[in-house]
Amino acid sequence: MSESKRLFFAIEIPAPLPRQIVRWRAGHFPPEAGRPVAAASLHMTLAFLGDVSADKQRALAAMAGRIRQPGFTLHLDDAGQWLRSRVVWLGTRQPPRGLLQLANLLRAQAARSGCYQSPQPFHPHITLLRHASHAVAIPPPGFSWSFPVTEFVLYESVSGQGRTRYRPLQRWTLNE
Ligand code: 3AM
Repeated sequence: MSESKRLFFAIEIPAPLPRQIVRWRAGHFPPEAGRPVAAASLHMTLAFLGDVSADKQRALAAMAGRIRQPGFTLHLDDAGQWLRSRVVWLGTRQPPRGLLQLANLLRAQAARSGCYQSPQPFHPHITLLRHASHAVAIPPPGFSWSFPVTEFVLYESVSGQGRTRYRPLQRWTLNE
């Protein structure tokens, strides 16, 4: 029997943004605010799939490969904290329609394949700090970061030695 993998679909944050984000984070949050997500692991989750067998991964990848939609531009102009999930995040005040469409489609395909999907609506965000259990001052986002989203990625979440890494497994291009 093949092993299952912990998978999710996400948008990769292109260079040089991860370094700029990490620099901004270091300048605005003290070390005790939470556990920083490594620059190489910054991403925007579209759909969490959970532990998935190789067969189900193939089926989900085939469905992802049939998605046809244009790319879009993501403007990062918002930041906040969710105390319940203990994360500090970066986000976008006006999520582009293409982003919502892509996430909702991937979530619907995942649900149809039997992957549990939270009833919560999709809240696009890039997690910056985890285990942020105490309220921290969120600086006004004095940045204006934008990037074109031309693809989405299937990631594996790999845990070991007290760390979690995100490994890109497969990517699909967005186009007309
Ligand atoms: O990095 P973000 O915050 O976008 O929180 C986990 C992370 O999201 C989320 O999946 C992403 C990659 O690990 N995640 C983990 N377990 C989850 C679950 N049971 C989950 N999302 C929904 N349900």
